[in-house]
Amino acid sequence: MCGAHISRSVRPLAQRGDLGSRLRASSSTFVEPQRAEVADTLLLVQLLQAYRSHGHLSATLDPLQRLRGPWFTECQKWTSPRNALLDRVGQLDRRLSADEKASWLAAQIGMELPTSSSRRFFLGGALSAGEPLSLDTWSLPAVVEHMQDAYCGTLTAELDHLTSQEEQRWLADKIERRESISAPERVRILSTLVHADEFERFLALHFPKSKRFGVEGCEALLPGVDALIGRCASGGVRRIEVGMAHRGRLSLLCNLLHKPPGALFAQMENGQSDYRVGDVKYHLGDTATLAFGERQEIRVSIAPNPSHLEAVNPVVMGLVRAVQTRLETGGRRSVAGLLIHGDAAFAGLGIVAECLQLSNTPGFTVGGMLHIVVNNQVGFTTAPREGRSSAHATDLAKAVGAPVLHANADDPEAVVAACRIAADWRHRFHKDVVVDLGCSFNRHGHNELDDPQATLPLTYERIQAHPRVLDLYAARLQQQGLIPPTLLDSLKAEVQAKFEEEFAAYEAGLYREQPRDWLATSWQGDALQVIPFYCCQEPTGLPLATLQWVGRSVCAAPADFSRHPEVDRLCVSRLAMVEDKDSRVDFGMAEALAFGTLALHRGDADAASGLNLGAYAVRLSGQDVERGTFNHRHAVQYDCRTAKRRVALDEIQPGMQERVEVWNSPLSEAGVLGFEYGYSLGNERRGLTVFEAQFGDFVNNAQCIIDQFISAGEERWGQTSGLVLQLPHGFEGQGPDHSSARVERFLQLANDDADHLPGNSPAQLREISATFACRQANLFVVCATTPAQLFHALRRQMNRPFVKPLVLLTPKWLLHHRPATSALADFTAGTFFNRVIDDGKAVNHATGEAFLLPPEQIRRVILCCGQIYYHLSLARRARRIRDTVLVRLEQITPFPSDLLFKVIAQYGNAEVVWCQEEPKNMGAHFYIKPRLATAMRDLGLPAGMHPRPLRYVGRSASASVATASIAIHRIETKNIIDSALSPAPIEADVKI
Ligand SMILES: Cc1ncc(C[n+]2csc(CCOP(=O)(O)OP(=O)(O)O)c2C)c(N)n1
Repeated sequence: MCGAHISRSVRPLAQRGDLGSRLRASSSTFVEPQRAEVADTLLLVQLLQAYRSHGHLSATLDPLQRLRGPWFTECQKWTSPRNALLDRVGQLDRRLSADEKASWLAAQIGMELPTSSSRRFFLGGALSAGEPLSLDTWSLPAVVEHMQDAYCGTLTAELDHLTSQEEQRWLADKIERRESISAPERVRILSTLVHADEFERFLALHFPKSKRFGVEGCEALLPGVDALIGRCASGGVRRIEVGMAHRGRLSLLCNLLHKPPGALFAQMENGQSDYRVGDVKYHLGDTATLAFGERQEIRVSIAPNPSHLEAVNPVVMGLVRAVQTRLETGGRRSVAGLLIHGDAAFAGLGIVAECLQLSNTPGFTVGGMLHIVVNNQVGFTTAPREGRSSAHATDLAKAVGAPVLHANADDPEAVVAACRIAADWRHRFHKDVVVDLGCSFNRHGHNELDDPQATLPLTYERIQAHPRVLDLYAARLQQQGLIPPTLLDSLKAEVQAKFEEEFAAYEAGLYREQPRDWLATSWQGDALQVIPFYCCQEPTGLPLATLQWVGRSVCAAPADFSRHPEVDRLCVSRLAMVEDKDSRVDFGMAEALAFGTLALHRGDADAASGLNLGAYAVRLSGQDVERGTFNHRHAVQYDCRTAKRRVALDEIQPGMQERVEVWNSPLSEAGVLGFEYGYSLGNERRGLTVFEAQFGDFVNNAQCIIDQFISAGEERWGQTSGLVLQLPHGFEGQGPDHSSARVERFLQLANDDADHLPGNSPAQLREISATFACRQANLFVVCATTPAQLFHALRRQMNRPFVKPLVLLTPKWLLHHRPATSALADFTAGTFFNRVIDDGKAVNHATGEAFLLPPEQIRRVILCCGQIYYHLSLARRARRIRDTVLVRLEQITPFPSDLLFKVIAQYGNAEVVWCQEEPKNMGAHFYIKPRLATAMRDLGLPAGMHPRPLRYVGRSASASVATASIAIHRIETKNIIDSALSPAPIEADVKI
């Protein structure tokens, strides 16, 4: 009976169990026409949903319209039955009359009632469209054409994964009610395309042998970024920090950031320069202030980056967060970050996932990063089917609920629309958003110098024949009568004339390189300042009263705050540490005193003393740092009844101190270390930034950030950072992976010359005078063996006239080891960080008598660093050895040649031993040995004193760091101590 109402073409669909037939079966009491009307309307609503969920899979995003890969076919299978609806209407012939369309569509989707173009459907709030389509009721063809244009054309979006209905509705509305682009805006797009197009042609003509990683095929990136920046500016953003890879970078620098093309031409040949050229042209950054409209100015900086794709992402995020924190007004809204990725890199590299995971966490959010993927569907020579397992290159972003907009880069207006929606999204929801630019090819292959035909023969045949984006767009505007036929030629002539003029200036030598040319202005810090010798021992101690004030404050809690008993006990014991100058302070308290005193504002008395004492914001992050991996910090406390969070260090003196932030991070090293490095840059010396690894080993997950940024950033880009890496280090029988921070890796990165004292080598002197007077040490490595030393090392990081990264090897077992405490007196005014500690003058505290023999009777000097000192000291005391001095190397690099020399020269009759816990091929041994020999040679031993052998004592060379057996560990440690404290069994291999 019901079947009588169904047209023949529809019947098979209904019989397959579509919604209509299911409704029929369950609603015998429904009045038939109403029931059919409802069923048909529901089908239409399902169709709307299908467009919103799966329209992106049918969109025309590939300018070459190549066959889609197997993953797309797969996706379409998974998406039935909703997507089946899309498939059925997808072949709509738009040339049919309105009535023909309506009836064809109704049949395709299985409607029951006869349907013509005059049949209207009430869709209520399910579909809205802007003028002139602001309708209450819709005809079937109008719905389909509207949704087809919205989701299956050259711009589309993925909505299903968004985390709230509000977000889904907002984005659907933006896609379905597309903002129009005005005539002047179109001319701006055209003009930007002319710049992009002419730029690539000009470089190809004049520098055919130089890689430029051109953006040909995705020239629309430029109008897209231009629109994004403009929209951000009108939304109140005043500063954008950009991170991007090689593709299109040169064009962006010259055509959007106004880098003079002549300056780039001077860099194109990579030729001779008076200056040490720190990096290739497509890694360099720049800054410009751009004007949009009358009063909207926005500062845009592109960060320099290494070749390591995506590694700059967390750096830019950290920089953005630091600037946001530093600016007093506008907060997150006024500073934004933009990352421009390649499709292969975005899909493949783990650091992308790490950064996405950071994006919505309290300690790391920047209120939404903007992402653009230049999706040329190739990674060097690798096709997408080999380069990823997901349907879209951008699918990873969906895991964090970031909307993904896809635009065909042959349609610059779609690209502009997508970029504007992205900026609006950030403004509205403060979350990440991704724009995927489907450009599907690099016109000249990966880098213009290799032949892409070998791996993509058919594609490149099609590319040769494919029109340029500029020509397509200009033709479109002309056809629509929006520009006069002569406009394109006049724009081209204007741009060509500008490039020619710049080229003439470059040839005339007007663009001679200066160091500042390759330093991004916002990044240069104090790279060009002259600084004094770096080994000075700046006093960093403070008056007792200040220490006590800070100590008592951090141990106190508000009356209504209920601390956990364990935390309470810790605070009570720490309160006793600041009672008087003889009180003993542990490592945890020393760190708190350092952070707290750095944060305090300077008082008049402090200013008079000439010391740069405080007013530094402090930020500490890493895995479980709030409590501390070793349960020693409890910097963040929770109320037992309410779970309220408080950072005691942030409440020392409200209004009279800078912020102290302590954040547990996601389980990431590369992402978080990169972030904190970026944060330290954005701090611009106004704060101390500390990253702590859970155990030192794990930081090698971030090796790229260490090698490329922390170690080399200053030399490559003049980018200075005072970041501190706290890396728990020490052999305690915990196995191969929780013992070593691999100090040898950092020491290998140190840029000093083992054979010459710093500043003395002729090569170094030449280089220094030619480039940077200050470019001596690139990083510091310190292993503080006492709490007071840790305190001074942290305070010294801010209290000196230059900025360098600091690798701080921190203790584990010593955190709770009573002998590893310092007297509060060692923190007071006049005290400082000791690069070397010689215990030759140690006295018995009880009797005041010297514990060791006078220098001439000393038979052995044991040099060491880190916790092995405590083992040696204990054994020496237990064995009543009085002729052995323990000398701790607290600062390993820059190597304290001057002090060590003096110390060793005192003990002219002693053998010299280097003792370490690490295997011989690890630790500081290889670093110390030649430098000590150089110091002894160049500084001149006193008359009558002869060079002596340096004896190595430590674990033998090994592939793995440490044994997993606690028993073997103990035996090895005992052997090391026995051997160090006994006379030399064998001849050592180097004379010092
Ligand atoms: C971490 C890293 N691995 C490998 C490379 C070598 N490499 C340079 S470009 C490139 C292809 C990148 O493809 P994609 O991300 O799609 O960007 P495109 O060059 O296609 O714009 C590769 C593998 C690199 N630079 N960085």
